[in-house]
Amino acid sequence: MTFKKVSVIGLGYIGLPTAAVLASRGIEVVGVDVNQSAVEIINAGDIHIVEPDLDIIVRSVVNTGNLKATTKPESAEVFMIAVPTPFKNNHEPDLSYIEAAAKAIAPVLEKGNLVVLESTSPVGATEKLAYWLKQARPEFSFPQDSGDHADINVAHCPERVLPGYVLQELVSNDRVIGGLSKTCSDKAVELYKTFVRGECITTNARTAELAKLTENSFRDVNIAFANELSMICDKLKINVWELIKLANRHPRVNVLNPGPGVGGHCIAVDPWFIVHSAPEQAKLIRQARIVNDSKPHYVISQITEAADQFKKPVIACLGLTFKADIDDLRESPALYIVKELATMNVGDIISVEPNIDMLPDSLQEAGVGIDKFETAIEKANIVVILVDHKEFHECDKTNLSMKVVIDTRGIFV
Ligand code: SAJ
Repeated sequence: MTFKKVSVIGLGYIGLPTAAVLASRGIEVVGVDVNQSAVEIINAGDIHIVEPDLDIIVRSVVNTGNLKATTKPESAEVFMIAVPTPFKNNHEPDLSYIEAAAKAIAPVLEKGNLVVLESTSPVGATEKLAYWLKQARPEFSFPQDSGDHADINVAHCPERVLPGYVLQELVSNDRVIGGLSKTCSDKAVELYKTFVRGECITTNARTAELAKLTENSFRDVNIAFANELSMICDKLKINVWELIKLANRHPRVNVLNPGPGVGGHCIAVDPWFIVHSAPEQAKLIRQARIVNDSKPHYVISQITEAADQFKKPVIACLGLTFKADIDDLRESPALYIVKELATMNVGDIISVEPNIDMLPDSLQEAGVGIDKFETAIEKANIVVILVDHKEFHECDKTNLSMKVVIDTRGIFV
């Protein structure tokens, strides 16, 4: 094995599983995070995020000593950067976490090191990373100037794993690797081959950046199409779920599912990176964002219209997370809808969320209750399905016949 010591910068939803999988291959892995409490939790063999089976593998690699976490970077052969890339208010990509990571590792860089950017990034971010590193360590040569003969190699290899399936997909997915030179790509392939069973395909950094953004934008556009269809179907009194099922019987049609909007920190964010870099050209990609962002408001108006029929409406909202069978509330359209309803004083709001123990403060303060499925249904006049958790698929639906049901996920159709 060529690589003996790898450092992973950012121990979140991508960095921690990557660090743990690398460590499980016998590589010494140093995970770096600015969050002291996350570092302590990991060093105790525990995890601070929810992902199936991650706790088992982290415990095991911490016990064998192959993974340790720290807040202070130290020297290594490879640095993998897996930090957030959110956007600012005007949808401009915020690269400040990448810049901070570059500044943090620069003092410990050594000749021959490979730096890989895993964070989903706008086109040009890998070149910027190399530029920040060069600024901090001008005595080294970098691939933007010295190509294959650079002292430090830099590549982009975007993460592509699906939350909930991270450990499987880290190993089985193909990887797109874009080096700033051929040597950068070759070295990165060597690194990923230590744990990836899928293919490692090389290209340049800018193409790799846009490839990742394209994947998430493709999904966003497809979901926007489904969401638009759902609103067209409401107008024409057609069941959108049946419609999509029928259309998808065509061998070359695969429409995704409508929902209450698109959440999470990937699909709802990454298309804006394309729009920001090519605003004149990215008309369809922007429009898809607008359609998906408008869907929660459409659902809210469906609910308020239904609530108008009752003197004191009780509304049961099923699901709060951004998608099914996870505990992640970040950028959740379901959470947004429930919050809005509460502030609009539409009625009594009861939420049901089998994947969390306590409601977030914002909902508690707004007077939203939390209950078990059966009790919430019993009390409610209106039942809104916001997330298709497996518990809701499995529940007894007989009590629903007397209620007004707004099913944004099509689980009761
Ligand atoms: N959604 C729908 N209808 C669908 C599918 C999803 O409304 O048919 C909604 C979900 O409910 C959720 C949102 O879209 O609110 C996003 O969920 P998701 O499962 O589509 O995607 P993420 O954000 O969990 O993960 C995506 C994945 N990208 C693709 O499948 C192309 C994952 O592989 C990426 O690694 C991840 O983004 C990322 O980190 O970029």
